[in-house]
Amino acid sequence: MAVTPSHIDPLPIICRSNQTPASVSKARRLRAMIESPDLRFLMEAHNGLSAKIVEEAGFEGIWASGLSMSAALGVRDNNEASWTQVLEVLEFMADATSIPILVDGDTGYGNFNNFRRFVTKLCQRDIAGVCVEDKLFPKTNSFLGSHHPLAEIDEFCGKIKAGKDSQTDENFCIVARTEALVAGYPVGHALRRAEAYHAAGADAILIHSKKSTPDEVLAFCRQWDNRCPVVAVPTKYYATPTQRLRDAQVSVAIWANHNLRAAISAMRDVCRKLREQETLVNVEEEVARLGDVFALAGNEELELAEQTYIGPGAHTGAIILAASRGKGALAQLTQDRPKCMLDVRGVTLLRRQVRAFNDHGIRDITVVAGYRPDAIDIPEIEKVVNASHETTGELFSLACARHALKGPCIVSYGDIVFRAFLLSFLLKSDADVTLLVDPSWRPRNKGGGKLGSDLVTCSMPFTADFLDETAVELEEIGPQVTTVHGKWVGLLQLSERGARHVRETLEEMEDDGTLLRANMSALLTRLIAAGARPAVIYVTGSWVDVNDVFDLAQARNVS
Ligand code: SPV
Ligand code: MG
Repeated sequence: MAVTPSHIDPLPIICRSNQTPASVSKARRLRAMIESPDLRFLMEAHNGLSAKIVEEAGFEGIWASGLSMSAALGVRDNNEASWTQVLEVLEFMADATSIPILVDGDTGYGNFNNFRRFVTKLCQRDIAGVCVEDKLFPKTNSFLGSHHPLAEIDEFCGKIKAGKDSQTDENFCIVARTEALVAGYPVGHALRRAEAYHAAGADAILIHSKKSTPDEVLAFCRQWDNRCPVVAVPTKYYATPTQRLRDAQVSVAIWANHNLRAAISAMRDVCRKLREQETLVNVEEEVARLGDVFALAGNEELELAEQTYIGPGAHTGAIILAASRGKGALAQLTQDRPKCMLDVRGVTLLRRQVRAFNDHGIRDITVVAGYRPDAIDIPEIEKVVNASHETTGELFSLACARHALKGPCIVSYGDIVFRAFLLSFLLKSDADVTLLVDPSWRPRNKGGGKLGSDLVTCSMPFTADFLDETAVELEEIGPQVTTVHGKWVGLLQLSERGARHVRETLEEMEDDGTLLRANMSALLTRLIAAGARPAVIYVTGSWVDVNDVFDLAQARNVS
């Protein structure tokens, strides 16, 4: 498809600043920059990271410098990197950013045929434009050596035409760069070349110079008289006030290699210091924070995506304490299995819990078995066995799974049935320790045991006031509490820090001999004594603690 600038509709949208909105294609935005009457800027980048930094700094476009991309790959600016290798770098840069990229296409990697294939591939990768220069393949950097043979004008015009005929995006820009001044020709010769390239369809002319003053570039601009947009690269005439480029009606100025050079200086500096000092002490404050690296890489987006596609518990594990056998009338039903393997409407208590965890993205599940561990036949869990379950308590079982207290984690009793949505409340909490507490729970009988344990006093009682969002904390837990605000549901969540505290506390209790028979409320009491403020989330109903046949019948109502 042959496309010339005259076929292209003017941009319909002019936004507040002089930038074109992001909803407009990258090629169209580059075209708008090039064709705008103001001086605009492209900043160099040479890989995905530097491209992101250019965008973050507020630049509206990127110069994918051949010199910088080559240097970053550790090769010379002599077409030592192949065009497909350059394309790969460009793909990372384009994927990492939302602003247009003008790529330095050197001499087009061969003749018209190589160049048109390159243009097609650039369009496929959402690159907004290419700059092609009138030297010979393989090229030499303009600032090296003095003998720079130029392409024949006709041959180069054919290359430009081939490129324009091959672009699949009508707004893709081809910037024709003349090296006439670099090769030692006078301004008149540069103008002749520019005129031919413009006639061949170039969208802009890049006039390059290696002089330390802008005189020949400004003379070119004066005589060119804005016949089509002009691009300048003031690397060597860097002391020139930018206003002089504006006055000369330059459309785009390219800061061509300054990210690469800044990186070289910074990397040398840190390498030298570390080599000499053999310590990180003096460099830590001078380098970007690791959090900055993760932010630039976009890790936050991945976390959100994991919540959407895997579930909110993607990074959370679970430990299910399931060592016990049923007591009383339940003893009969649990002769050949632990209590967690009791069947409720065709699904065991344990299978129900595993499903609820899986539904929330929690897959790393450790079950502490004890009585008849062989009866626990769920393949996707890790099973650890508390062999002395008959003489030890809940905390000893938890300690059997201490290796699983390595990150965010939910600890649950294996004999509870709960509606799965209760887990969402826990997973939203960012406290180090969070408990679900049921303020509506009432004992059915006065017989001690588990019915009377895990009672809690909180910093405030449950209020049904919809607007009350006061954070509630656990103050006391155990059968002894005098002010009962509710009963712990048997589900708690630990953050990574909370899990570490629990691990440390288990170790302390092991050392001081209190671990063996202690229960979960002893652990929480100890954490509170050490200064922890466990968060409480009140939930009313939607769970059953299966201690007798009546509870088992109740559990059948929890879908
Ligand atoms: C580049 O950045 O690779 C360029 C500009 O071509 S210059 O190095 O100034 O020639
Ligand atoms: Mg170059």
